[in-house]
Amino acid sequence: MNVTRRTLVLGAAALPLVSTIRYAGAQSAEFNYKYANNLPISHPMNVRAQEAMDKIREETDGRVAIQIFPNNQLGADTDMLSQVRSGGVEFFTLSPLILSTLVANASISGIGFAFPSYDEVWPAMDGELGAYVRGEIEKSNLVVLDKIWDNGFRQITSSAGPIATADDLKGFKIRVPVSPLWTSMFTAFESAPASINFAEVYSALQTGIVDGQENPLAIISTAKLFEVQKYLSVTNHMWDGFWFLANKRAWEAMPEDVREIVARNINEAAVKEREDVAALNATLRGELESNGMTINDAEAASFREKLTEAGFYAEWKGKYGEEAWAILEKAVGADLG
Ligand code: X2X
Repeated sequence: MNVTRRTLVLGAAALPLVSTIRYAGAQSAEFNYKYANNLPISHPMNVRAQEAMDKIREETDGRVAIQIFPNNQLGADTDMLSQVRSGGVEFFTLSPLILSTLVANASISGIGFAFPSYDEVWPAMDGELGAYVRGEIEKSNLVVLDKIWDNGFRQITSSAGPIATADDLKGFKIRVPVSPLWTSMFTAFESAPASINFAEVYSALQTGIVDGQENPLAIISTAKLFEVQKYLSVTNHMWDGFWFLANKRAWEAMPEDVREIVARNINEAAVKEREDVAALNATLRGELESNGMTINDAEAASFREKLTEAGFYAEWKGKYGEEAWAILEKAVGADLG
């Protein structure tokens, strides 16, 4: 046998590497899970989630390998919601409003103009309001992690012209996510809302199926909606987030100590992502302007009045019930009507 000194040294050095690869490799992980979502890979949600998944793999010595499928690779939101319920994917992040197609009262945090600022959002979502919603979600046999991730305050974009007051929304063909609350809100504005999953938004705008859409700045930027929209109207008409959901069977298959590692790292990543999104939302206006968007600040009061006149708040208070509505009003520090 022709074993040289060189191959011997290499052989010995390669040993620890081989075992690292074996532990870290997705193939050999004991829990080989998928996390699916609707956002571009450059959005802070995917950046921070990837950091969390790397830490989880390290801290569990390779037992848990969670692969991220961003950007609707595994389907649109409504498909992914079915998949996380059936176990086709193990993890999924979803807006509380879209989740309300399954858990009716989950959308309560998205009521128009409820939150004046982030100062009210996080104490509410990490406090009583969030706990109430998570309780509702758990009744539907899904697992939900403690910390909600930020999507942001939503703004309206258009190819037709700026939106300055509620009047400008009359007859406006606007894409809204698939959720009764969104449709109800833009119906109250007398717009023509079309329910379209985010997976189809860019092409719907590009082909003119709708004239506008609404999303936070971080999404308008990372999904490059400025390429197909000219006007950005800062309305802050609602706050939106993403609940981190897990399939119950897949979650319970992991031992308690492993679940603790997974939950802790994902919740820590959520808190970092909130800071990233807040920073982006504070700086992106300039960038979007240099990408050709014309930006205006809308008159929030006119939108609020329109919603009140249309009976929007009264209708949703009735749907959610007195108890849930009282939790919301306490959280936002206001009488919403
Ligand atoms: O669908 C949208 O607009 C998005 C990406 O903001 C949500 O997930 C609600």
